[in-house]
Amino acid sequence: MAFLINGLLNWLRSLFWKQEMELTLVGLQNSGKSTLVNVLANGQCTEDMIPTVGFNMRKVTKGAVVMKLWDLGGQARFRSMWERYCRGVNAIVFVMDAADHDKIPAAKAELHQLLEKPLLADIPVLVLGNKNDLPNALGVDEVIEKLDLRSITNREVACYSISAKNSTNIDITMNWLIKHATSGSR
Ligand SMILES: Nc1nc2c(ncn2[C@@H]2O[C@H](COP(=O)(O)OP(=O)(O)OP(=O)(O)O)[C@@H](O)[C@H]2O)c(=O)[nH]1
Ligand SMILES: [Mg+2]
Repeated sequence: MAFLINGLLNWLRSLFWKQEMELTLVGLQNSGKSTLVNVLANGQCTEDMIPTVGFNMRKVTKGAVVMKLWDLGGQARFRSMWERYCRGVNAIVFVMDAADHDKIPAAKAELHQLLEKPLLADIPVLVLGNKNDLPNALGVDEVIEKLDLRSITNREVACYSISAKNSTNIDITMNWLIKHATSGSR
C-alpha cells in the first residue's frame, strides 16, 4: 500500500516539477558511447552500431529527470568540437574501451587535454571503463591509474567499470547522472 502511495506521489510530483540536465558523452571512436546512450534510453543494447558522424542528440526522461544527451563522434576529425559541446553541461561522460590497451595513451591524452580547457572548469566528469564483459578489460582501479584520474583535482571525478552490452553497472551510472541534474520548473 505504502508502495502504491509513494508511486502516486512521485507521479504527481513529476507532473509539476521536473529536473533537467544536459550531458555530453565523449571518448575515442569505438569506445561504446552510442551503445551506452541506447542502453540509457531504452534499457537495450543495439549490436549493429555505426560510427557517429558529427554528433547526435537524444532526450531521455527517467522519472522526474529529463536528460539531454549529446553523443559526439570519437574519430580524430570530430574531436575539435568536443569542447564546444561540453560547455555549460551538468556533466561530461568520458567513455573508454577498457579492453583496447593500445588506445589507452590516446584516451588519456584526449581526456586531460579536454579538461584543461578553461571554459570547462568545474564541470563534473564521469569516466566509464566500458566493455568489462571482455576478458582482458581493465578493472576500475586500473582505469583510474592508467588515465591518471587522481591528478584531476579541480573538479569532481568518478569512475566506474561498466558493460553497455550486458547492462553491467548501468544502474549506478544512471544514479550518478541523476544526482547531477538541476531543478527547474517545466
Ligand atoms: N563487448 C562489448 N562491446 C561493446 C560494448 N559497448 C559497445 N560495444 C561495441 O563497440 C562498438 C562501437 O560502439 P559504438 O557505440 O558505436 O561506439 P562509439 O563510441 O559511439 O563510436 P563513435 O561514434 O565512432 O565515436 C560496437 O560494435 C558495439 O557493439 C560493451 O559493453 N561490450
Ligand atoms: Mg557513436
